Amino acid sequence: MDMKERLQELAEAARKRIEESDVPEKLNEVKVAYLGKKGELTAILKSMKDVAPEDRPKVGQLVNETRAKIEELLETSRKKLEEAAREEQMKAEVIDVTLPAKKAKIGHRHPNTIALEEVERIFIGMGYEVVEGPEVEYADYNFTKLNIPEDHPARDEQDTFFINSSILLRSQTSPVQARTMEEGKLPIRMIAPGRVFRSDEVDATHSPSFHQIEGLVIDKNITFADLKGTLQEFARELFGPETKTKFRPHHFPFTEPSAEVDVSCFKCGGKGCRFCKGSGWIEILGCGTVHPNVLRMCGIDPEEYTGFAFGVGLERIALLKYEIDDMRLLYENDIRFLKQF
Ligand code: 2U9
Repeated sequence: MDMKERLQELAEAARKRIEESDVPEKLNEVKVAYLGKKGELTAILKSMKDVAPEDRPKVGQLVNETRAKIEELLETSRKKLEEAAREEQMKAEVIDVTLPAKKAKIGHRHPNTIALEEVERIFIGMGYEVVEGPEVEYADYNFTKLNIPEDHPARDEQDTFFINSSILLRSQTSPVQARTMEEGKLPIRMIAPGRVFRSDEVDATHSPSFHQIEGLVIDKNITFADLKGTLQEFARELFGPETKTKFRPHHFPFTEPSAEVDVSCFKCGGKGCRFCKGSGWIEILGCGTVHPNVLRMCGIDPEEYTGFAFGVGLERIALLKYEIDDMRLLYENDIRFLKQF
């Protein structure tokens, strides 16, 4: 068989195999089998030494033509296979734009957030500002300036998370008010909401981290009567217009006199029920007129200015308002629970 015939046969065999290739991998095999280093065409090229020297240019040209032809066939076939694969993919991934969209899962506002926004709305309506401050505080702001001296039991390491002897996780949001007073802009009408920390065991009514909203008013001629009127209005707005308040004497280091405030039970109207444990009253907050020592330590002259302050637990408000019987539910972030409020 002469060289020309061999090459024609080889090209024909390659063409057949290319036509039979239904995936790009098979095309690659064909390429290796014919054009590769150990391929058939290369073998022919190597046998050129057996060709008469005068025939070599002619045969060389034939070999090149055959190579080009096989390469072209491979390329055309590869393009066809790729196109077919793309078409398959387009068919498989067809999108029906008329189908209704999947609803995005966007969670739900936390009962704490709902309660906080309600409290903020009430106080903003009375002209208060909302002020925030650091969760990591100096013991000075958390205790000393609030008339809680070095030897006071509230400073006990059993109750407070100390970072070192002078820095701690705030146990109340009162340092925010102390800082605001120190800034010296008077009068002050503010609430300070935020996270606080106490070394408590977790149970249905306690958590080592919870939230408070504290309020502070400082101006000339502020009396306990202003405090009573303000908190009475707050209770009516929060629990309904029929709500009564009761101020019981109490003690806090930072206020004098101090009181705890009960509201008439919004379930039974004060008659006594399971919700208020038969008493008709529910305790909601602590308050008092700001102790002159606190005013002095925060740079305010107690002869010229007086004020009142109060503090409520945000979780306590949320649990009461939404009738949740276990505080731990507030920290699980179970969407089935959150969705109810
Ligand atoms: C300054 C001066 C006085 C804030 C006050 C309370 C009473 C109070 C508790 C409520 C439940 C804490 O979350 S709780 O456990 N708080 O009873 N807080 S008066 O008095 C201040 C604050 C700042 C400068």
